[in-house]
Amino acid sequence: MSGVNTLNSDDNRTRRTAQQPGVASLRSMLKGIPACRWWAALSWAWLVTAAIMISGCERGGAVGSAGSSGGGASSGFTAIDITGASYATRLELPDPSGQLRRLDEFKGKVVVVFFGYTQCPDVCPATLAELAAVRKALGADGARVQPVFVSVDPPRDTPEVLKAYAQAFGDDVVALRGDEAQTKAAAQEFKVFFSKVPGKTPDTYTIDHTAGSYVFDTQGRVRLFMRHGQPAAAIEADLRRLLAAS
Ligand SMILES: [Cu+2]
Repeated sequence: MSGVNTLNSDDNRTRRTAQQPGVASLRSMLKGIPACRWWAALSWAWLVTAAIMISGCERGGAVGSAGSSGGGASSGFTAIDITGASYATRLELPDPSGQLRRLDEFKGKVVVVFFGYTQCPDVCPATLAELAAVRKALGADGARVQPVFVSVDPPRDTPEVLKAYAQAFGDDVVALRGDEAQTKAAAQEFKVFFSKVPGKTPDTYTIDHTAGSYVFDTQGRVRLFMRHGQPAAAIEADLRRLLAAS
């Protein structure tokens, strides 16, 4: 095996049905667990309880068909090493100003691509805030890490909303927003799952979506899939490693 992992979309998603009490404390409980897999919860009594309490188990982990321990000792990364993957290779979507952006333009930087939506109650803001903190911790090298946020909710993530949201996590965070077909195509290319969960009113839906991030090296090659919940120190170490290799 080349060490290339195939992400299983069924094992690579998060579900949020509403803002629930106790989510933060549960997240800290879940920290360190590579993935909160709903079937695993069947056998883990305490996870069943957790799943009921948050009414939406984080399914943020991706399982590879090979080496699913997540990179680890073999690759030196904490994230899943997907170097050489045939997916997540292209991304071309408009930014809020309508300008078409492509991954190639970020060559020389380590790019972190995350799919989400601005009304996400926790996974999206937590991921973007953590990445902002990691960039800060990287010091001058932080500017060589480029966050790219792809909306899976173009109807509500209007260009204005999306722009303001992205800027809250850094002036240079790139937010992308396609139409429905473009969004679907991009998600498919990245093996990203997203699905609307109806709310009380037509406008208050939430969206289940893949909670991990894709990391590209300075040459623009996809290298890692970082699961939601990877500790900040491990994210920093992985990014440092990619930055140093350039
Ligand atoms: Cu989210």
